[in-house]
Formats: sequence, structure tokens, C-alpha cells
Amino acid sequence: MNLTVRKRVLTVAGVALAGLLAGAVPAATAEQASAAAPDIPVANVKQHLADLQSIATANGGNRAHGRAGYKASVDFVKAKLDAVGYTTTLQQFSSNGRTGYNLIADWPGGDPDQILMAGAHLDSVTSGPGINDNGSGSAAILETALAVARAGHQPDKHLRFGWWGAEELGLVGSRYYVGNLSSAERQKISGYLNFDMIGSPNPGYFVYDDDPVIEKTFKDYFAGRGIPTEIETEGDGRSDHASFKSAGIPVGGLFTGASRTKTSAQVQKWGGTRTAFDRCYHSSCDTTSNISDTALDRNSDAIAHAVWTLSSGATTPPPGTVFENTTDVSIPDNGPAVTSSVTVSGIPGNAPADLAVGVDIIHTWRGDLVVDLVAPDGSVYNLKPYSAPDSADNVQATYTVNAAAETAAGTWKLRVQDRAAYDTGYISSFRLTFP
Ligand code: DTR
Ligand code: CA
Ligand code: ZN
Ligand code: ZN
Repeated sequence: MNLTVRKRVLTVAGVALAGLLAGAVPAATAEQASAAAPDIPVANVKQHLADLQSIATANGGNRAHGRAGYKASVDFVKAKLDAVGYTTTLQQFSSNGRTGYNLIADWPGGDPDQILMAGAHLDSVTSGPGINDNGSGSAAILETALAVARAGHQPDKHLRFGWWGAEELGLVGSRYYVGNLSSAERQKISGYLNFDMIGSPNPGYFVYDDDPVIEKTFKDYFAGRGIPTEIETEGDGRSDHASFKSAGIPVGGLFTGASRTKTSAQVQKWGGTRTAFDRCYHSSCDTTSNISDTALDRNSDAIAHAVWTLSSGATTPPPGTVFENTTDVSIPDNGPAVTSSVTVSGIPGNAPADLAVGVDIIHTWRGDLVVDLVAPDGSVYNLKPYSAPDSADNVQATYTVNAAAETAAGTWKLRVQDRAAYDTGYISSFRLTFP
């Protein structure tokens, strides 16, 4: 995988990360930003968990969607945030005939076109209080939000926090939230960080392997503290980041494990026992005693680090934003078409009438090749037709395409097909430049 950093935009094999790294001022280094990120007092996080436990105990033993315990949980979190200056919104939805609520909290300030979000589902299953699943994620981002207020922190990006309803029913609340964002509102979200079970009693330290910049932010944080991590391989579709990822928003997150058994290699790495990461997953014993204070503390501090780091130094991408994929793609001789792709984000609205499409194909007898640009919605713009007599080598050109009818954000593809036998080659790079 080839990394190409151009004009402060990092593109990684088709994943363009404008908005996370680009900016009018150089992004603060992780070290600088982490120096600014405060330590999150784990005692404060545990107090939030104790409060959520009390809420469950007072409401039938759970905090499940549509039950009194859930609404009491939302009101509890909302009151804490209102008290320190957040702009909070309760988003109502219906699922299984019961009313659900998402709580959205905006910290005033920052670039409204570059929003960093952190989220966690606040609902439990009906069988218990859901302290690890997912009081832990909810309490950690609550304390991070309170730390932002305590510090009077004013990051370059706009900070938004979300507590989701009805995750246990199938990611219902977060899907409702993302589904009700306009395209323009979606494009403003430069990253979504998800925290679902981050205090498991027999913890592993898993990092989501979705957006490379977010993943690296977390992995470097833990590595800097001598804590080994593993990639969360089963996370796709398993929690609230799924809806954001489906909308093309860069996502990441942390996880300490659920009902899977910790392997002996993982016991070697992290300590603990060769039992479930959380033996009380979705059970009545998921109480305040079902928490590893060490894991809760470490992950809460990692969350603060990521929020401070990923919200600093980024504003709307500068003019001439480049999205590039430099991974070589072999072109089958006289065979099926192949593609190289880039994912554009952070560019609101439609593409320009003069979209510059940089093509670098190494191939003998280039006349064999048909070269197309495919827009995110599947529209095809032919860049080069098949031309048998053209025996020159290589297609190395910048085409200007009127793509004004296309939404800029999304995955664009360079599609190449070799339509004659014998000569061969490969796509060397594909580049889109937005003026
Ligand atoms: N579905 C989540 C628990 C869960 C299971 N695997 C993962 C991976 C990544 C995040 C969360 C999870 C729940 O029960 O809420
Ligand atoms: Ca801490
Ligand atoms: Zn769950
Ligand atoms: Zn969960």
C-alpha cells in the first residue's frame, strides 16, 4: 500500500483523508495534541457508571430501549452536558412500537464544516443494567466532553458527541441519525469515533481497522505507553460506526472484547485469564463490578487523546485538494477491466466542471486500452477510447472532466480494460484534483 501525502492530504490506497490532516495551519503533531489532552480521572468515569447502575436499579434492573431506565439515562447525561455549556438535542425515533432517543451534544465553536464526532450507545439489553455494554463507552465520552468544558478547549474542528438509542435492537438509533442527515451535513463529519464496551473485566485492547489515520492515532497512543493492541476484526457492522462508515465517513474506535474467549497468546500479551473477555455480556451480571478499572482508565485517556488530536489543525481542505491512489494495479491482457479508486471526503457539494483527472498507466501498445472515469453514482466518463493503430507506450495524461453533475464525496474509480492480446501493463497512479 503506497502512502502519498500531497498538499497536506494523506491518501492511502483509495482512502482520502482530507479534513483529518489538511488545514490552513499545520496539524498539531500527535505529541503536541496529546500534551494538550488532559488525563481523564477514572474515578469520575466510575461515578457515572455508579449513577447509571442506580438508574437501572430504580427502573426494573435495565436501561433498555423504550423502558424508563433508558429515558432516565438520557436525561442524566443531558443534564450533565447542559450544565457546562453544551448545545444538546434529543432526537426522537420509534422502534418496536416504543419511543427511542438519541442525545446529540455540540460544543460551541470550531469549524462548522469540519466536525469530529465521538459516540457510544447508551441503551442496555433488557436482561441487565449494561454497565460495560455500554455504560463504559457512554461514561467515557461523557467525561471526555466534560473535560473539554473544564479546559475551555477550543479545537480547530467542531466537536460533537452522540449517545445512541436502540443499538441492541440493531444499531437503530445511530442509523436513524445518519439517515436523517442531509448529504451536505454528512460531508461535514470528517471522522466518527465509536466506543462500545471499553471496560471489559478480562480486557483485550482492540483498535478498529477502518480509517487508517484514526487507527494510527489510537495504536500510536497505546504503543507510546507500552500497551500492545490488536485489530478488531469482527467489528464491521457490529456497532454504531457501521452507519457512519456506510455513508463514507472515516470511522474508528476501541473495544475490550465481549463473549469471545481470550487466547493464551492474548493472555501472554495482556494478562487475565483464558476465559471470555466479558463473561457477563448481555447478562444481569453486567454491573459496576463487571469492569476493569485499568481498561476503563486507559481507554478513557485514549479517547481524550484522539478527540484532542483529530480535532486540531484541520479546517476545510485548501484549494487544489488532491486525492490520489498510487497502488499499482495489473491490467489483465485482453481481459476484464480493473480499477483504481480514491474516496473523496471533505469536499462539500458537487464536483467541478473542470475536474482534473491524472492518469498514469504503464503499458505497451496503449491503443489496446479503454480508460474510463467512474463517478461515485456509477456515471461513466470515457477518457480514452480503444484505438488499435496507436502503438505508442503508456497513457500518462491529465484529463479535464466536466463532473459538475456529480456529488464530490464518495468513491471515484479509474477503470481500465485491455481489449487486445499480447501487450501488457499496469495502472501506476490515479489522481483527482479539486480546484
Ligand atoms: N454488538 C455490540 C458488542 C460487540 C460485539 N463485537 C463488537 C465489535 C466492536 C464493537 C462492539 C462489538 C453490542 O452488543 O452492543
Ligand atoms: Ca486517566
Ligand atoms: Zn450489547
Ligand atoms: Zn454495545
